[in-house]
Order: sequence, then C-alpha cells, then structure tokens
Amino acid sequence: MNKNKQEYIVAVAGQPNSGKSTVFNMLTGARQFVANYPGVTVEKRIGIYSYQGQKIKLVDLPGTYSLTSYSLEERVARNFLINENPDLVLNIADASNLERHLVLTVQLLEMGMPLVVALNMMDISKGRGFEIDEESLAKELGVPVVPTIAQKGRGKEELRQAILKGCLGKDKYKNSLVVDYGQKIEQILDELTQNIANDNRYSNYNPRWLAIKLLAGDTEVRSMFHQ
Ligand SMILES: Nc1nc2c(ncn2[C@@H]2O[C@H](COP(=O)(O)OP(=O)(O)OP(=O)(O)O)[C@@H](O)[C@H]2O)c(=O)[nH]1
Ligand SMILES: [Mg+2]
Repeated sequence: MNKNKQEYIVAVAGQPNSGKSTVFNMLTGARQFVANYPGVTVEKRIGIYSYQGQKIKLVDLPGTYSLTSYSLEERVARNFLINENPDLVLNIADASNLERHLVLTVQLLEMGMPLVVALNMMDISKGRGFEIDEESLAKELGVPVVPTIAQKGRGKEELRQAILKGCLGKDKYKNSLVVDYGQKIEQILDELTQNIANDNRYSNYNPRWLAIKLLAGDTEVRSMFHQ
C-alpha cells in the first residue's frame, strides 16, 4: 500500500484523438501548466487537482498508437513511464473504436503499469449501436474500466474515485494480463526474463516486458544490451 503520499503522479496515456486532453481538462480544471520533456521539445502538460484531501498530479503523455520506440513521441511516453515510475496510468480509450485502442492498453499492462481505463466517447459508441460490456472488459483486463463522455463532463466523479483508489492500492491493478505468445516463444521468453530479472542493471524494468521487446528487435532496448 501506498497511503498518504504528498502527491500522486498519474500519467495520462492514450492514442491520438482519444480525448486525452478533454479528459485531462475535465479532471484538473484550470490548474494546469506546460513544461517540456527533458532534452526534447515535446510539450508536457501538467495539471493538479485535489480529491478527498489528496493531491493528484496528472501528466499528459504524447498521444501514441503503441509503445514501441519508432517515434519521438513513443520514446518520450515510454521513457516517462519507465523512469518516472508514476503511481498510476490513466489510459484513455475511444469506445467507438475500441479494438484499435486496446492495443495500447495491452501494451501498458504488459509493461506492468498499474492502470485505470477511461472508456471515452461513450456517446459516439452508443450512437453507432455498440454495446460494451464494461464489467466483462474490466474482468478480462484485470483493471477498472470507467465509461466517460469527457466532452460533456460525464464520468468525472467515477473516474476521480477510480484514480484515487488506484493510487492508494496500486498493486491490485498490476500485471493482471499476460499475453501468451505460444510455446516456442514462451520458452525463449522465460529464459530471457529470468536472466534479466537476475541482473540488477535492469531492476527499473519489468523483466518480461524487456524480454518481449528484446525479442521483437526494439532498437532502444537492444542498445541497452550492447554496452
Ligand atoms: N462526442 C464526444 N466527443 C469527445 C469526447 N471526448 C472528447 N471529444 C472530442 O474529441 C476531439 C478530440 O479530443 P481531444 O481531447 O483533443 O483528444 P486528444 O486525445 O487530446 O487528441 P490529440 O492530443 O490530438 O492526440 C475533440 O473535438 C473533443 O471535443 C466524448 O466523450 N464524446
Ligand atoms: Mg491532446
């Protein structure tokens, strides 16, 4: 448990156009400022709010379709998650385009991030005739799923509640989803994961995630092993 820290840091992650900024504004209101990520000109929007006496600091990550290291935005988002070790990640997913948006959700879970999912654009999703079983989705993912219509301020209270709960007991939301890559690959992954877990140079990282990225040929991760 992680009770009564001075402030909790929540990273807001989502694919472009998922409504990240709108959710961010809904949660934080006017208390916002802008900085840059170290060494790059990517804008870093920070917002602060208090909920039930607890200070929560939101950091808006650049919108990315995934968390490989192909683009600057992806590297910035990924490095923030690894190096700053936020208390929670708030993942904004577009409910009207859910399958595509869950790609990022699964990647965040694979990284071992404690997660709350905001299922945004519920109005558009319903308008298109989609029916999403939020409970089953939350069960499958192993993390809370909160429906929102950020543009209309809907879901604000529920989301703030889920965020606070997640910050206070984040371990419950972690590592609940493991993608099975099939026997052959799993065998290699197991061995790599164990070696990485036993090497304290990589203690900042989720060992299985690093093993997956290494196997996938991720250039940034590969370069870590060539030093
Ligand atoms: N109908 C509807 N529109 C929404 C909702 N949330 C956000 N929008 C709209 O969707 C558009 C994109 O929202 P943004 O908040 O800018 O999305 P973003 O993820 O920050 O986008 P980028 O920063 O460009 O990646 C805006 O026009 C919002 O007003 C919602 O729940 N329902
Ligand atoms: Mg935005």
